[in-house]
Amino acid sequence: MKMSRTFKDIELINRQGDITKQPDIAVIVNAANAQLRAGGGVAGAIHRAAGAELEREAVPHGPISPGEAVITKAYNLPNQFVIHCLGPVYGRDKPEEMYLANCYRNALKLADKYELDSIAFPAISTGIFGYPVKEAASVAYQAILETLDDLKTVKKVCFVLFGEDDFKVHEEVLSRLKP
Ligand code: AR6
Repeated sequence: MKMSRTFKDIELINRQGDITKQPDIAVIVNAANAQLRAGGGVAGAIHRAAGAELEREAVPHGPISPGEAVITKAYNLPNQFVIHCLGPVYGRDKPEEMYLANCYRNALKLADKYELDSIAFPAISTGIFGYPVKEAASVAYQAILETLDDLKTVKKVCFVLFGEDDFKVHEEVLSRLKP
């Protein structure tokens, strides 16, 4: 079952799949490293799909701090832009929930500043950085809800989850959100 919920005229949805294959989305978010280099995980996949020019544009913007977001072009990806966010390393960058929430807030505001209508997030920090996925999903959705009032052009906010379990967790958290 796939859910879609609308809050303040903005649609929130979860998809299971690969974030590099979302042609209907204007900007995808990268769970980056501080140096904005290709790296592994979802960042590696995004850089591979975009091509080497992405790293050439991104690296001079680094290093970034936990919670920060920077925007680049998307090159060979089917999107207009990529927003690179540095999530917190769980157990090290404290308070983790503040840094993680800042990623979502800053990415949404940046997408809106660029007058984009749709944004897709991976589950930032829940891979190599070790953030438990259910906790991360709650923090993320709360931060998204709190930012909706500030958005003028963004009308669709999407999570793209690689694994089925991560997808189910996000569906559960989305189903319980209270406006
Ligand atoms: N599409 C969607 N989600 C994906 C994809 C994909 N193609 N590939 C992986 N994921 P991670 P982090 C999921 O480790 O924890 C990198 O090396 C993955 O299953 O990519 O923020 C960077 O360079 C997991 O649920 O990001 C940093 O050094 C989620 O994306 C560091 O890892 C995030 O996992 C960042 O670690």
